[in-house]
Amino acid sequence: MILNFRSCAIQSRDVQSGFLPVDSEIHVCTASLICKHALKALTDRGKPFCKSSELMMDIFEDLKWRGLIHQTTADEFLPGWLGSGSRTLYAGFDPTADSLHVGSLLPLMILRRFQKAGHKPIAIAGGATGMIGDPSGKSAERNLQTQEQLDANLAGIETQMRHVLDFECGDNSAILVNNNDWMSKFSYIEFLRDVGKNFPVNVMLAKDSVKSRLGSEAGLSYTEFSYMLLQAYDFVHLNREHGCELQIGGSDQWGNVTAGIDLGRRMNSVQLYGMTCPLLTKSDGSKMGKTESGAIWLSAERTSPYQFYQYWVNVADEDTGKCLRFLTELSRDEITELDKAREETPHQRESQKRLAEELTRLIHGESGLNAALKATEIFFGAEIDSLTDAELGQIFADVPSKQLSPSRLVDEKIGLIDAVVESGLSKSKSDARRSIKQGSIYVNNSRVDDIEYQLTREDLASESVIVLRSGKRKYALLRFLD
Ligand code: 545
Repeated sequence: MILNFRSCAIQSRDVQSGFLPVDSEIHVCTASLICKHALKALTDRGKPFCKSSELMMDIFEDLKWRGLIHQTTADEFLPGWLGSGSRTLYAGFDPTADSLHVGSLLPLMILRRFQKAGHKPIAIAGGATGMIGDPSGKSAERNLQTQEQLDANLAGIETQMRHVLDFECGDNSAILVNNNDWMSKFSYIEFLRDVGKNFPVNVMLAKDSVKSRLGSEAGLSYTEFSYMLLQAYDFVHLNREHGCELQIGGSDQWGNVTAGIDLGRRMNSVQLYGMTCPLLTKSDGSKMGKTESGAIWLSAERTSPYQFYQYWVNVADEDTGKCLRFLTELSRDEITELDKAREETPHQRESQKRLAEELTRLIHGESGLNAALKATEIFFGAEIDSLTDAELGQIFADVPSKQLSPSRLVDEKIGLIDAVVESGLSKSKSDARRSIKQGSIYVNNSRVDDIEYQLTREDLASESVIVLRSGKRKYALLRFLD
């Protein structure tokens, strides 16, 4: 027998929206369960907040103001529930690379916001799910990763998650778990009997992640089709082991999150909740955190603190307000002030600078931020000395460079005029001579207007590089390497 949800909700009016089912129609046995849980939710107050977090602002309201709530499974229920006790929530991250990127930073930051408001975050590193690959939001089947790749990737993303969440703050300390720890214990037959039996294929087929692929040529393997069962089971497991009742993720995760809520109800008769955030996109709809040379990663090896800082400093005016709200922990007042500054004096780029500063400090620490600021000053003309080749390489990543023999700094001596021509900054010797006389040629950002000047080892700004500049910002590197 099928019941319409509304008829059940009358009996639990106060918390009606807390039990908004994923499917619009539910079985009568599920309906009675929901009513039972409505009562439980009314009396269940969760753990009390610790003193400091009582002072924190309303997390739901804050997320809403920031534009971070895309969809929830219980719009009216969640604010009260989150405001009346310390709840446990989770988000999962698959080790598809050895670093998180800007897109995955968003839910991680939301976990951090929840934690600061007194809730307990769990981060799952997807050792098991990463072996399969989530088809959500992907237009083609993924390549399987090797165990070695996975292990290296897991180590990388776990370090980053540890950096953003607090693992030593008492009751609501964060927990980091790997879903392979419980998934690897399942036999195939057991999993099909205990978990698979609860998944109607017609419901699975209706999920966006599956529907979109069935219509395309790429299709979908049975392996990826099964992905949602793994994520769904994680939610049930975390609920059983840690009392976790809320899962968050990007909007592409809605199907997987609701699959977990359904499974919780069917396997354990528990009511779980879900909340998704928007994906981080620019005003033109394209993905945020992508440049021509690739993604912006959180690991300093993949994206240096300077490159990271530069990405945010260069965010377009129309995207900056969103980034400030989504990714920083600045207060409403501070963000509103920055919005105003951006409207009144856009050329000062005050809000972009603040955005870059906040995020670089969060991800790379105070020392990373200082390195990025120093590099920025150099790019804008501050004198260069005692840097390393690697640091210079990052600051001047997009600047043309010319390789010359190191002997030219000792025996053959290279004159500045020749150096300017060979670096490509001037077309001819007469052109170079004129530029030097005019005072528009710089060696390591300090002006040299002597046309007889000869470069020596003393002029090296790092192990092997001399930085030449013509005019305000036209740079070229001379690399003295064999
Ligand atoms: C696994 C097991 C769970 C719960 C969730 C998962 C992972 C989830 C997923 N998420 C994405 C992801 O991308 C790779 C991260 C780079 C190392 O695939 N099935 O892991 C992204 N996620 C963050 C956001 C997301 C999502 O990490 O949720 O929406 C991007 O914004 O695509 O039990």
